[in-house]
Amino acid sequence: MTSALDKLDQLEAKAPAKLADCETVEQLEQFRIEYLGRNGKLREILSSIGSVPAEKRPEVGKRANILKNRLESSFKEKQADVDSADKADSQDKMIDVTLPGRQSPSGSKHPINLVMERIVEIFSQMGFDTVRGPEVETDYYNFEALNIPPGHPARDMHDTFYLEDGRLLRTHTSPVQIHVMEAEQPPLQIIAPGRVFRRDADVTHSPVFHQVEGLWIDQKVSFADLKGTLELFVRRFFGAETKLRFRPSYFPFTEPSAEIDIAFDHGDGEWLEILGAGMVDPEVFRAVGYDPEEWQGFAFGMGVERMAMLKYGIDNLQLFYENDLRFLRQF
Ligand code: 2U9
Repeated sequence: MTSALDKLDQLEAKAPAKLADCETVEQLEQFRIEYLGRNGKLREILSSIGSVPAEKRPEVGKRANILKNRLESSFKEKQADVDSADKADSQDKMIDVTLPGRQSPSGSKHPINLVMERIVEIFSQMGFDTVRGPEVETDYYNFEALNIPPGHPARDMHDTFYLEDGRLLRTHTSPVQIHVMEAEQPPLQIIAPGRVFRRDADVTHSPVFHQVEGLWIDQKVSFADLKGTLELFVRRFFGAETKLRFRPSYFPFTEPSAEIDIAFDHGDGEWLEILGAGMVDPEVFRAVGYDPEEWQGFAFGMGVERMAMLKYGIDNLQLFYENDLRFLRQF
């Protein structure tokens, strides 16, 4: 059995180091119970002092008391250290509700969508309703009903993506107008914005791009209405000083047809093609069961990427599809 004297030797050697190692409130309490508590090691020595030879008792008693005092005062110092560290730590974790909130980053609309929305907004102010339709279409809605029969040379203009079942990805938004004409009786005043697909891919052509097309049908809608409507649109979109020029053209679904060029007042005088348009061909009216003797109308179409490039002075189509935030954040 270890003698009280040996235990005292061990305690004097170990206890101060043990106390120095304590870092948390819990470790300190553990130390207090083990060494200074009612059933602790110091008390154990003092209560077994009766088994120490009489001549050694005063020495053991004295040393035990000195150790007890030393440990108690170091314990108090250590407790103060640990308490203040603990307090600082919990202050670090405290939430300061008076601080301003963190800004969470928010995205922005893609320039193509912004431009498409602006185009739609201008036409809706003129009384056009917005309609949308499927991106997968049948040959009938994309070509046939628009006076583009099989073998028609205009089909070469539309390099088409075909699905295995014979359906296709629409090459323009015109099938949307055919669906509306089938479902509703004139008069009609609609615009069809959306994604279209063509087997074109080079620096100036993307296989996926966006169009806005319009259609206005009534008993008396003339080429003069077409000119007035598009002139108003162009001046709203590009500015009141924009110059317009109508050039004769050809589309299977309109007759007569025109292409519209614009020139900026501040520009170098060059004409830029921005719109196609024309009076709806009587064949298109017949396909949907409208009487071409009773109804007339005009239609137009524009590429949204091209409108966006001209409006913002962007010279590279690819920028719209690269998702480079340095580009996208500018809109
Ligand atoms: C119906 C009848 C007629 C829509 C039209 C154009 C002229 C046109 C091009 C502009 C640039 C397509 O994106 S682009 O390559 N569009 O020039 N589109 S008339 O005519 C229609 C549409 C629907 C029922």
